[in-house]
Amino acid sequence: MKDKIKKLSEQIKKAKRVAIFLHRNPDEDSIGNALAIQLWLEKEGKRVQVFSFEKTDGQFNKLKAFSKIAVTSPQKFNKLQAKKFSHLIYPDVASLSMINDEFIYPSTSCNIRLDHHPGESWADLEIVDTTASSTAEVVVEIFNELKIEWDKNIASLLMLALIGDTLNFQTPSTTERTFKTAGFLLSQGADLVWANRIYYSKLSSNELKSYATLLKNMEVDEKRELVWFGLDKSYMIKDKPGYRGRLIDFLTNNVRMLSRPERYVVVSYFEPGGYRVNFRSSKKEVDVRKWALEFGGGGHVNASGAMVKADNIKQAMKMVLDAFDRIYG
Ligand SMILES: [Mn+2]
Repeated sequence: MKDKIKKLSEQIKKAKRVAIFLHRNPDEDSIGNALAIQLWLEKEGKRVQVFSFEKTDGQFNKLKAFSKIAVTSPQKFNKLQAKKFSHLIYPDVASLSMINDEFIYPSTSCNIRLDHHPGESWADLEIVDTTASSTAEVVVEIFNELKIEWDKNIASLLMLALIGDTLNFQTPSTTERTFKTAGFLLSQGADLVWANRIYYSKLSSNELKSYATLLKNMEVDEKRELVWFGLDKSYMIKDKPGYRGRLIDFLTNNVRMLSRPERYVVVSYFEPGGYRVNFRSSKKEVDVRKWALEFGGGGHVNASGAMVKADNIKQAMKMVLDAFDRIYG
């Protein structure tokens, strides 16, 4: 790790212009890290631009630097922008498909991945720690090794990222190191109240009402010890930026209140012939990543995602349950 951080430091010294990428459906760990890294690099005198290939709004509008994020298409970026950047940083990005399928790897620049997801390596320089609860935990370690000049804003953004990925220190991936990281960030002035407000206060009243009615779609599968939701196209019509992500969070966080079971899956319409599947478990021993891998997806042991090709929700659900029986049956 130290060797790689040294390499990162050498690369940053050389860097002229740096691009930082958000992943698909950007969450707190994506946006918090991207904006914190931007603040650090700007202090180092670098020109930095954060890019997103999809519109993001809702809770993140409250972030000061949010409006400066460039929303563009991968085609435009490949054609017009890619050459301008000597270095590209991908925080929390396990694979390029997590950015966008149309994005072309800019092989003439230095591509740097900072992450905590397991999986194949793909970038020029990778600092990945799969034992970390979040990419924020990795970035705090990097920043400390580099002895950066901390400030309240950097610390608060990383606190937001840490809270987001650990569901406020509740996921099984939360460790002593996670709490130490949080303690350190507080010592650097992180605003915990601010971070919690951004994390929790993400829904409009209409959104909360419509999400709450979707809880009625919950199916409890006693035999498989599984709770699932199947959401067809009619439920996904309000596909505003971030809608799906907030909905998945709402459903999976609420079913955590059930006394049992401890496995949850949400299958939701994504595009004609394609359904998005989100797998969750609330126990360390219950690995849902291998379930996602059946469909070429990925993620963490307790939170993974995949796409399935199906013509309707019934077919998609059947494929997901058949895969379940193959793996756990
Ligand atoms: Mn993450």
